[in-house]
Amino acid sequence: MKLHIYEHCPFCVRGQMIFGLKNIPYEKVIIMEGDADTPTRMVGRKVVPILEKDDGSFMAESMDIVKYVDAQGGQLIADTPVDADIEAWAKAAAEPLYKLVIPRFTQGEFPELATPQARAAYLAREEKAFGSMKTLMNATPGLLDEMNHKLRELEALVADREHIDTSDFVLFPLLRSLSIVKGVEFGPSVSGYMVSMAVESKVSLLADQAR
Ligand SMILES: N[C@@H](CCC(=O)N[C@@H](CS)C(=O)NCC(=O)O)C(=O)O
Repeated sequence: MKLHIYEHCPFCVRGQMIFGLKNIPYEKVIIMEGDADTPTRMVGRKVVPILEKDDGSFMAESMDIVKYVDAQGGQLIADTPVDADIEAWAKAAAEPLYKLVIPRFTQGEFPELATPQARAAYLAREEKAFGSMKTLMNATPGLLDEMNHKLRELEALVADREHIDTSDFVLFPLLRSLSIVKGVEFGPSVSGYMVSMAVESKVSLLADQAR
């Protein structure tokens, strides 16, 4: 199977996680930012991730992809509902998290941004959704305070987690995204969780390009 992705995209992390966790081989294919034709030809709209199945058909929607790959063999991982506390945390953390992450994504080293045209297309897409990236970067100190407060709340939730399940497909992609932000204070339970999920799912963190 092939998974068509952007490396920065948290929804694409979900698809990579299920392949990694289940040790199912797959080919990762990068779609360039600004390339609307490729995804539209596959699923009728500009979106990633897209799974290309072995029969040549295509599937969009990250959680549908997770469930499809999960069902290919071995014990099911993503067959439980998302934990209500994790879901509530993710919802409450989303605003400061994305406001910190998105401007750094636009400056990041990702293969889908490897040409000036692709980076410009991505910048335009995010500025349309979030406004000026410069304004967001300037808001970093207040957003970091808010985010670090939310991360202190997350410590207890993560410390309680015993096995990998559907909730991890919500939580890990957010924390992996946040690893691109310098000055974020991950507590011991959250740091341990991030490192072990990165290893088990074979999706690397972004700390080497934190800014
Ligand atoms: N509900 C979709 C959301 C996927 C999504 O929003 N992907 C973003 C990339 S992070 C996207 O494709 N945006 C449209 C674009 O690239 O123009 C899923 O879970 O797969």
